[in-house]
Amino acid sequence: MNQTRRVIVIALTALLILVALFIPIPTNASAPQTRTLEVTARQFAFEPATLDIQRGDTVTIHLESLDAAHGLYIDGYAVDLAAEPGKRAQATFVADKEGKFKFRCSVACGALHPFMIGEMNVQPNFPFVRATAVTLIATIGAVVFFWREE
Ligand SMILES: [Cu+2]
Repeated sequence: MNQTRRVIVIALTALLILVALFIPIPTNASAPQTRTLEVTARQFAFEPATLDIQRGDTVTIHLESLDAAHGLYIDGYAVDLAAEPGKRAQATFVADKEGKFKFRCSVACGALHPFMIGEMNVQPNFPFVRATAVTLIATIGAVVFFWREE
């Protein structure tokens, strides 16, 4: 590879790394954290009905029922809680899967029980994605730079 092309490869790699480092990401993004979420259940809804967490977080859910016995089962996470009125139940898990997961009441609690549904959003861990992108770009840059032409 001639000198000019080497300079271009270095400049391009550096530019892409800078873009990966400074491209704006959602402001609530941060390193994995430990979160405690308070969820109340009553006929026939969860409050809050949407849980936003980040991949890698260690999450503890406290479930409290305000009327009858209710459950909280998260699809795809095999988390299942059951709370009787006045008694709190809790479960801790690591959010190791990204995406949207429905959670639903797992204790038959009345006529509209099947509609007692919420959603847990596990967002990508942006610092992790950023670090991965930088590593990938630097690797590709190095491979191109040191590529020997026959
Ligand atoms: Cu129910």
